[in-house]
Amino acid sequence: MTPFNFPIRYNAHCQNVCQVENHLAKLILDAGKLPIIANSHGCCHLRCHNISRSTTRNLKLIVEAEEALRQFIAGSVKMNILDKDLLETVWSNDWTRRGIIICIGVGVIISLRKVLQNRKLAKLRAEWNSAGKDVVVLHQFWRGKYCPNFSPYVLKVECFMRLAGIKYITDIKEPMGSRGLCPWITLNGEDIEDSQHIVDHLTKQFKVRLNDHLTPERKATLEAVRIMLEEQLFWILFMWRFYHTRCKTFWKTQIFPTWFLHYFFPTMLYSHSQKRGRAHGIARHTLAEQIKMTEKQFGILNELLGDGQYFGGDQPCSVDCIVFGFLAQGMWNDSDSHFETLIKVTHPKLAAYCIRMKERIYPDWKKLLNPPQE
Ligand SMILES: N[C@@H](CCC(=O)N[C@@H](CS)C(=O)NCC(=O)O)C(=O)O
Repeated sequence: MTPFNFPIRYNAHCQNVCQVENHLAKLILDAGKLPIIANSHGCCHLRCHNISRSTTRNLKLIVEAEEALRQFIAGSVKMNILDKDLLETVWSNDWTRRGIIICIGVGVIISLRKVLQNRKLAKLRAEWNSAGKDVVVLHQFWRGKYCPNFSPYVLKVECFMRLAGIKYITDIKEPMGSRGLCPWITLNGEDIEDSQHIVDHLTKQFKVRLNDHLTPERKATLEAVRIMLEEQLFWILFMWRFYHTRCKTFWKTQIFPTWFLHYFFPTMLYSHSQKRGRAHGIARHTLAEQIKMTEKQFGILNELLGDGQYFGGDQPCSVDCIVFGFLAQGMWNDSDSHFETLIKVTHPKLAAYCIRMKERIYPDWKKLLNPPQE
């Protein structure tokens, strides 16, 4: 609590300072209006300046003080005296002073960071805009050791662009878009976020016909599969990677771009993933229940693929991109997981599908890995 310096100075002499203070304190408490703070003993924290020891003018002092106090209470004492005094009071408190200095420091650091970020972004934008007309800049996470990306959504967009023959370059400096999600793209100076919005936008812009051969029923079924994977399997994978295994497998498959991420990513993601999982609802299921859900989903994928080459039949369609994006995680990234077992052991057709997609879409797979392989 901030001690209050009563803004009136006394030249009077007083032997019993306490008596004066208590009297004033009582008056102030009676008034009940002033910003006076009671100390731990229940009386007022009041500081009277320049009171020295002498009994002679004790009474006069109290009378003067009372009068001053009444004027003060009635608002007849100029506010600037009070303001100045309050400021002095606030500043004279060590902790308040430290707090103010820290707040100013933090404010300066945040503003400086913002300025630097904006400068960096302006530079990057110039770089992205120089990619050329109709060349997509795919903003994505760093490449992985065994799979080009740990994000199913990044693989989805990249596969789609490769299948559709759309020119693109990648950027790993700014993986998160303004919505805080990866991937996002910049095309002809425009930013587009969310993998499905990206696919829809590119389909329209470049008149992509990957789904033209599908019947309306098949299209509808595949759309439902996409939603199943993106809205449920994603969260099961997310919880397994970052919560249930505490990033152990994930950590082994990545070369983090900064030492900070290298050391702190698992810790940061652990509690974060639990909170996010609970908000979504998936974390309210036990791991065993989540595994059962995965089994069901992989069973559905296996049934739908049947003896076909791709989910689109003889040709991959746009939903093949997201199915591959997810299956590739179990196939190459999440070793010793139920995802891996379900693909490689329970449904080997899905494993063969992954290899087929990889060979068709990523002839340069090994070169894309980090570090690149021969
Ligand atoms: N609906 C989005 C989902 C993308 C997404 O969840 N990306 C993850 C990485 S795989 C992400 O950026 N997560 C960051 C976060 O949720 O804070 C899409 O389809 O692009």
